[in-house]
Amino acid sequence: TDHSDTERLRERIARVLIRARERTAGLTDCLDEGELVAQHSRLMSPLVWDLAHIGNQEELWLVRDVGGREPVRADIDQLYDAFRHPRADRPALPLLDPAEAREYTGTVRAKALDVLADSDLRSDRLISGGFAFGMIAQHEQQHDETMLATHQLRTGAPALAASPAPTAAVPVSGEIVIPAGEFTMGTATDPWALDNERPAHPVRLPGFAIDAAPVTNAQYLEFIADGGYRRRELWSERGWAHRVEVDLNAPQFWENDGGNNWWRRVFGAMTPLRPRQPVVHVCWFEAEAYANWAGKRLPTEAEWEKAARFDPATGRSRRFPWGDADPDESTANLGQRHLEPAEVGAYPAGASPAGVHQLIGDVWEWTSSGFERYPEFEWFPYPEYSEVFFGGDYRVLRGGSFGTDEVACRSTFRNWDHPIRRQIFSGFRLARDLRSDER
Ligand code: AVJ
Ligand code: FE
Repeated sequence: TDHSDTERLRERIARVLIRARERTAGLTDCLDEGELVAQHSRLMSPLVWDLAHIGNQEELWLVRDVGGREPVRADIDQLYDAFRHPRADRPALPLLDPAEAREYTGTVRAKALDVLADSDLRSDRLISGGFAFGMIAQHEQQHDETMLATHQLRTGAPALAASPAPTAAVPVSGEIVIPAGEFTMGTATDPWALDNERPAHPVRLPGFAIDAAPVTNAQYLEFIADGGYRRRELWSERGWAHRVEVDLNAPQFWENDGGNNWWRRVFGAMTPLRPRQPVVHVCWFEAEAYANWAGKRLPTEAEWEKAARFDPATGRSRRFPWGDADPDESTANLGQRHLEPAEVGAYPAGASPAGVHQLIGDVWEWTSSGFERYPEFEWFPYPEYSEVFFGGDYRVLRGGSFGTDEVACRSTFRNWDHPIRRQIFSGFRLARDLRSDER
């Protein structure tokens, strides 16, 4: 019945909000006050800024907009407005201290749950299907992933722990051919999809080949050994200028002991490089140079989505490569269950019908595409989420990483960043056009 559907949705929203808050607490309660207010990298906010910003967005959207309630702290809105203060400037702001930030987010959350209890979850577009609540849960989880990246950047004793990611269960290598034809890109039906994933629209692609798995550390090492970082011809003009300027020689957090032994600093612990894991912490320009070295290219965003969704048996676009069911431990490495990508071949149950593996989870995958609006895009509920970024110096990343929660991950989900960024959990896979004898 209608009534019990609404109650089930209400319970699901509460669960998803609580899960996000448990993660936020786990990322902040493990550090002392000094570490929470410190800036661990100029690319990142102090963790205490993320914490209060999560609460402030929840206050703006759930407490004031959806609930129509009185402000909790209207005086601090401007401190936590991401457009007003660049990340590098945030430590100097008169921010709430960690205890105040925790109290503030807790007060806002209690009011938000009260609004949820009062809401019919149908009345208008902002709350129909629980959209505003889902948007806020995704927002908190996105900041949790950003805070996880801050943890990776900080120095000092490890503060986080998790079990190792799974090893290969099946061998996976080579390429998969996706035949020419139309598919549906974007979504009209996913109630919590964000504005930039809409509307659903037909896209016709020529046939292409896409790698069955992301590029691994072992493969990336071959590129390094073959002079990949020294050979100017492999790099674009901008890529080479950036390589020289910041002296790129290997993925971020890799260390070499002088011989051929590579190590990776993973959340404060030095670990031997695991050859079969996807490479992580590379920027778009490194991915581009690797693709040139391999004689291939990055997939376009549309190619990636077709590989991740198109079901050749029905012609329909699925929510995930394996079908419409939510991710679980057998299909994808998501949700900070592990603090590293899983080996290629670790998730046979998560493969697409065509046999493409690990599109969801492990590492965000750079595509060749800039961040652009879909045809007939309409911003919702505010232009600052996506619209203001269209046409900027960004590349789209797809698929989510080991640090992405499932509420903020689906085959239509679009992430974007500057092509020089690599503190995010970014890797890539390759694609190519079909030769005439393959078409
Ligand atoms: C979509 C991940 C690029 O972190 O800047 C968070 C998400 N938007 N708060 C970001 C977001 C507003 C956004 N990304
Ligand atoms: Fe934000």
